[in-house]
Amino acid sequence: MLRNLQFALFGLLMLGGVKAGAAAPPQTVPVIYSSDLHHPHVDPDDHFDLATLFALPELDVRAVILDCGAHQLEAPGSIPVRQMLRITGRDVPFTIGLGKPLQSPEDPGTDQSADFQGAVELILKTLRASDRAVTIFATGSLRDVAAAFNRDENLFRSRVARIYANIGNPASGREFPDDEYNVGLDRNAYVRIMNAGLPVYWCPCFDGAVWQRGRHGTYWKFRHADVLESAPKALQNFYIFALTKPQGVDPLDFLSATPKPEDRAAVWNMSRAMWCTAPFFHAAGRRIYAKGDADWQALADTKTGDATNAERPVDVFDFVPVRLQAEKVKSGAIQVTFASDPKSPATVFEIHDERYEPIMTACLKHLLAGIPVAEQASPPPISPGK
Ligand SMILES: [Ca+2]
Repeated sequence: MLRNLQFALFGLLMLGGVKAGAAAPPQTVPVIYSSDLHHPHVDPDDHFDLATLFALPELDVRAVILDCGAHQLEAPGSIPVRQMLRITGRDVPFTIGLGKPLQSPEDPGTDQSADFQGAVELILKTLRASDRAVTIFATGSLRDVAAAFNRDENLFRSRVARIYANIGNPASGREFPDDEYNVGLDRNAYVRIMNAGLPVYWCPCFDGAVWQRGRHGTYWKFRHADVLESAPKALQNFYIFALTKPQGVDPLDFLSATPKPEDRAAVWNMSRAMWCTAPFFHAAGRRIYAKGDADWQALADTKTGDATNAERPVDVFDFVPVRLQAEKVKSGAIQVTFASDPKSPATVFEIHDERYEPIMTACLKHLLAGIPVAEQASPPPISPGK
């Protein structure tokens, strides 16, 4: 249905003729997405990231990797993925990743059980089949990405445009003995990708102690009500399902159910720690625009997209080119050092505006309010006899 609508709109545009000088529609970005998404959740920030991924039409999601394969068997991320595909009417292949951490940075993971080989194979197949270079966006460990790289290095060097790696903390090892959580999921995979000379867009989770954003950390937080109140009902139900974990109800049916008011209120009152939203906007080529004094929206830029002259671009964050070097230090932590290098294909996230948190909250609210919802997310009652 959504696809038909797109064709209809395209037809209308063609009938109306393209305005002289109008820019061509921006090309979409092919994406392989990797997430340690689970139900029951480990950290439900992954549920907000999944919705962000599917709310950005610039991102052409070609594959979803469900990271931490062994835990996927007990807490399947396939449940929220199926729900998101139902909400948005999309059809994307997804599969679970390797079950155990890599034995060394060079480990291709080939000795792990056949049950856990699907993700690495899907990454390689997607890269080989793509008509253009693919962006990899990882929000958990880098295990399957590193294993795939270890199996076909040349393919990665020729077919990977960017790897957004939402992982790590530049202060680990140097100032603190502990690794950041995603690093701890697979230290060897982290070392491998950070040292690979690939176009890594490094998005450290923190910069300093845990919960410190510093200069390079992506961390921020929001209260659910501030983002979810204006979201479509099916998406609201997606979060109520994830966070209240109702028993004995079909996850897809729940999307069009009427939740209990007390469940809704409880979910609305929760706060959520977040990381990947700004990197998503960057991957999609969006810019942040101010709308008045205290509202912001991430939009395609004025030349190609939906921003108007009434909206002012704001320099909230950027990625700056750096040379990356990861090594294990005495404490056992993986320390990543980096130095400015305009010639390096790698970059690091950098905050430019101290209003980052209210800006991200507003941008996520507007984005999720407009997530494309397919008709099938609210199925009509089944008529008798069918
Ligand atoms: Ca995650």
